[in-house]
Amino acid sequence: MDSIIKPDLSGFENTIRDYVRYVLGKPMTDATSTDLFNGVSSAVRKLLMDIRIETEQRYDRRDVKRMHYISMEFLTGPLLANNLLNMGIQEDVRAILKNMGLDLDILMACEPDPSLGNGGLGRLAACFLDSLASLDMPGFGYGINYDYGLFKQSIMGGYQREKPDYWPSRSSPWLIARSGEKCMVPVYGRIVDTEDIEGGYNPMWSEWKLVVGRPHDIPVVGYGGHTANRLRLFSAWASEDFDIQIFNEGDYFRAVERKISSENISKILYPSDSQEAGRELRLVQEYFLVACAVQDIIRIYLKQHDDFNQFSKKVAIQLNDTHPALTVAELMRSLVDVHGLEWDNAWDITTQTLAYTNHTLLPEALEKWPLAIVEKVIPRHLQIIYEINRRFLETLTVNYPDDPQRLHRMSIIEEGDEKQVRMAHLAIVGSHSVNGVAKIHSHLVKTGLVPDFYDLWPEKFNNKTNGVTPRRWLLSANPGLARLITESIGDKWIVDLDTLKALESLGRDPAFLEKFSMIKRENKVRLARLIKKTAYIDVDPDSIFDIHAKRIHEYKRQFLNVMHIIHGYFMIQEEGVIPTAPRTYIFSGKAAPGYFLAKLLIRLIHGVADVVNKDPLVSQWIKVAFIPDYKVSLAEIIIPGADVSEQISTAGMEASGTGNMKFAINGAVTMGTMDGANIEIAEAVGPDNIYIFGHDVEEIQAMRGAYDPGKILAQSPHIQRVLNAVNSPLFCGWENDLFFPLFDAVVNHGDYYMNLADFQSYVDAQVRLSGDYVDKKKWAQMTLLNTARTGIFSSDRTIREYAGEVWGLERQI
Ligand code: GPQ
Repeated sequence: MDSIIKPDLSGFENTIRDYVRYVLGKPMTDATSTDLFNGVSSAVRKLLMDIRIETEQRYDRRDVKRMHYISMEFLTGPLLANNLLNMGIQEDVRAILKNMGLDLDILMACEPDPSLGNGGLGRLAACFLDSLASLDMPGFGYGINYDYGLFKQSIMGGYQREKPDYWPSRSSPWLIARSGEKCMVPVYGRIVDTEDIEGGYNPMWSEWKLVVGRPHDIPVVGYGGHTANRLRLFSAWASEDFDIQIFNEGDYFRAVERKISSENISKILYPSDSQEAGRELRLVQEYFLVACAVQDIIRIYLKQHDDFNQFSKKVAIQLNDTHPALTVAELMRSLVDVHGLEWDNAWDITTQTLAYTNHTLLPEALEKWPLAIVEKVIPRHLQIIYEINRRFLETLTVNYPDDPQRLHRMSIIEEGDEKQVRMAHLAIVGSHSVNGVAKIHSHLVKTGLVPDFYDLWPEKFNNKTNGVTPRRWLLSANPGLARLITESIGDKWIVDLDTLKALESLGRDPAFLEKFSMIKRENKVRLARLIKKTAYIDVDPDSIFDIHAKRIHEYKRQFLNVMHIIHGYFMIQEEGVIPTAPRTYIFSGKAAPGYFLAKLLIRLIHGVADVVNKDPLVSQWIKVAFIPDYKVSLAEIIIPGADVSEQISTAGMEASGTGNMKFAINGAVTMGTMDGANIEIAEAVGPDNIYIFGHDVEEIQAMRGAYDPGKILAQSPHIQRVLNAVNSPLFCGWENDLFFPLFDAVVNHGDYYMNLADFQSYVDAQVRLSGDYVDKKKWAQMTLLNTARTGIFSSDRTIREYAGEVWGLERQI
């Protein structure tokens, strides 16, 4: 890493003053904190633009290979703090503002969270952009500029309420409209000529309507301030030309209506995480993104090239799950229909350019689109998909001449009552690389999800274990720890997280351990304040902060955690068994608005919290708090304040997890199953510095089929007591039988997520943990080793692997 290039700040104060006076039209004395936040941000943006322009000229001059990351979600979080830190000017700006009588922290708190993502998948995309820029690599994001990001969650009477979260993109200081680079996207219509598309004729996709994609760019500056890439987000606009035609026909209302319906495309982010959305508008969104991105990528390529011979040498495209899998068909359409390439040539280019990342094995999240919807929305693409499939099946017949069943299984089109396009198959066939996001997950992709494809193309499959950016998740979120680390081992860790290893030996220095523990204590105090402010609960920073923060989903097993809390309640209440250490159980996370059991679970957490927190005896040992509206800015406060990180999914179900990495880097000890990246965390920190419990993937697989939760229930009075309580009025008061569905799913419907199978081993591990916690020195050493040994979970490492093994991307310093 070259040293930080600090931008010139001599005009900084004036830019803020000019903004308030000439853009907002106010005297400084009338400026609100939000006005001043915008003023500071626009001064920062000015600096960013200089870096951005220089970066682009550097790339152009060298005609570099560029990587484009296409994703329906980018969960960036607030950007001011991050941009200041990455440019190395946070302290200078703080001083300038102080001179002006302003407080940077107050202004930063005015920034809304752009919540253009659901959870892990979208946040990973944001970490990757940070790493690409910090590694000085030409990597860009393509996404949708939703008007409404993920809903805002509030809690009323223990129930989740959803409110729309309007993201004021038009007034965001970070978003730059690029009206000159609009993309025209045809959609709907029909095919009028059905001749063989190989025949070199011009396929007749007619009566389509035109939607305009208007790009908006967010500059992404890397650490050190050498490189600024961009995230390009498209808003949908109705084409004016097309509307005017209807307008001229005299149907004013129809013209306006059409405009409104086109603009719906970028109106809202679908809020289901790891769950197929299945609606026509979602398919239109996916296509809209892909069509805009492909057009833009080709436009940029053709600025420096006259033909497509160099395309796959100059362009790499990464598909973030199957949501953008239509890129396969759209790139083919563009190359063949628009640019006149031969099919075979176009196909080589397409497969050499595209790569696909799988993020889930959950069957309910695997996208399949009914042919009827695909035909309605993008009839030409369906034709192309048929042709891709025809040729694919032809090669299969050669490879597996006597195996029609296999052809059935592998076809891109699923036969059945309702024929569907299997998006994962389309993505795999159209890509040269297919990867999972943790070792175990990639293994399961090959052996369980698509073994037929692995058999056919073993060389396509690879693993890229996820990572998180240390800039946001340590340097920015945990300034106390960041400072201590830098004082002790220097600041190289910011760009080379493996150097945290040097902290290991400091574990023998009591003075250092003391400082390390004090920082955790301060972070817990900060978190306790947040809990008081948002959940109105007093918690004790000297209790164990045991945190389960992520989307609410059955497979993530917040229910198992609640079972353990109820068990602890009874142990104190009925058996007088006092835990070794007091604990605060902290939950945070949103449930998809249509996910009944997940929402009920939120209500149960509140019901249990009510009983436990009010019990004079139990509340001395157990407190339960739910922090509403989990989002990046809250995660930055929650994660550094954790003692324990709950990562307790049923083995085989969490593809990787990234929260697990953020907690460990910040010194929390993981309570986890052998699932996703937990396995690699265990490997990294060593068995003495993590609590692993429950059945592993092989054991879960072996149990399926024969699993009988009733048998476990019959043999365990403890589980009976817990589940009976769930199903009793204890936690739901007058709302009779409120939690029966949760009880029912476990007791009468097979306990699909195997909560009962792992319960005892979970309780045992928690008892061990409490015992270890009270040994202050031992605990401090454990947490230190978690920080020291988790450097490999930097997204810089992940990006280096993708760059070297998948994208062929180089540093451009
Ligand atoms: N993930 Cl398919 C999401 O957040 N949303 C999705 O729609 C899908 C996956 C997550 C996955 O559950 C986590 O295990 C991963 O760590 C994360 O993607 C990033 O790979």
